[in-house]
Amino acid sequence: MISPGSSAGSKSGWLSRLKTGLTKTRVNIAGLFSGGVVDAEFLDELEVALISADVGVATSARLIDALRMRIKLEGLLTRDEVRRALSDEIASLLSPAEGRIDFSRARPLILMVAGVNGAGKTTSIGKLAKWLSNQDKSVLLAAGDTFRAAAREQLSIWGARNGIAVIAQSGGDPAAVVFDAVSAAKARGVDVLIADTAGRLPTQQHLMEELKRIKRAQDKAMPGAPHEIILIIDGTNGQNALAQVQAFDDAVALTGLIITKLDGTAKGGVLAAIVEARRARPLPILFIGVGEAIDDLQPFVARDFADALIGTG
Ligand SMILES: Nc1nc2c(ncn2[C@@H]2O[C@H](COP(=O)(O)OP(=O)(O)OP(=O)(O)O)[C@@H](O)[C@H]2O)c(=O)[nH]1
Ligand SMILES: [Mg+2]
Repeated sequence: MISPGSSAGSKSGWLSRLKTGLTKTRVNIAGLFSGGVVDAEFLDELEVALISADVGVATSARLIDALRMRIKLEGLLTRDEVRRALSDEIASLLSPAEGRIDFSRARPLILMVAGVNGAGKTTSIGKLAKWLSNQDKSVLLAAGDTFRAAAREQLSIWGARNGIAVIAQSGGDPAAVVFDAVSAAKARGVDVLIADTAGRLPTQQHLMEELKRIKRAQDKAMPGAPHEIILIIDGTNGQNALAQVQAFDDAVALTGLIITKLDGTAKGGVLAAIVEARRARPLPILFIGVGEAIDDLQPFVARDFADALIGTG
């Protein structure tokens, strides 16, 4: 467990955890850059390495095409120059997805969190509450996962760690819990309310309907709420994440993403695949999760991520 104020909070701390987490990818990709000529075979190997890092077939092909062009136009000769060019390409691919929540939009600002089972919703909420406290925002949490007592308990622990209140009911209807929580957030004059929800698969139609109901309940308590609907994606889910984004967006119209577990066995390239899939209508990646501790949530920065992925940082 890393305590607040430790090196986990510093840039080098979380970046090194991100880099270690993406090691599997880095070994694959970085290995290709250790000497040798820049020829067609090298570019083919690079394309395969990108695909196996979850970047996706179409996106990998596009990146390699862009590289081929730059090699020609800029006369890149060494693999190291190509590595830097690739990192630049990935950074510019990802940068439209750099997004920040506008907290001045409403008070209280209501955030609803959704995602498949075990994606890291509750943990991310706990970390986000800490991040918001650091920005001098007052926060309230809503235990909208009423399926299991343990879920309520888990959110309460995060509330206690952050010294903030949690609105919960034993059992009952998640829509009623979030309705009460939005009303409480208004009455207490807090800056931000974050509502947790139970994990659900996009194929569980009744649970997706329930999510819509939870959303509507917030609008009843405060017209316009929730202001942010954030999908939590487990970075180790690979290409399956694309289907999750699509399904949750269809159901509740997402406003942003948090990608978790990038410190683990995640291959990281899935961020490029998601951003590419949403090129026409970019969906901001608000934060990335790089560990289980309270400070392990960082705003997404395309440049840093590309460097960590390709090994140029
Ligand atoms: N390594 C690592 N583990 C994480 C991260 N985020 C969450 N976890 C772990 O993932 C597991 C599931 O996290 P939860 O926050 O309970 O996930 P959830 O989406 O709320 O799960 P359900 O409510 O059961 O659907 C826990 O063991 C967390 O500690 C992360 O960024 N890195
Ligand atoms: Mg949970």
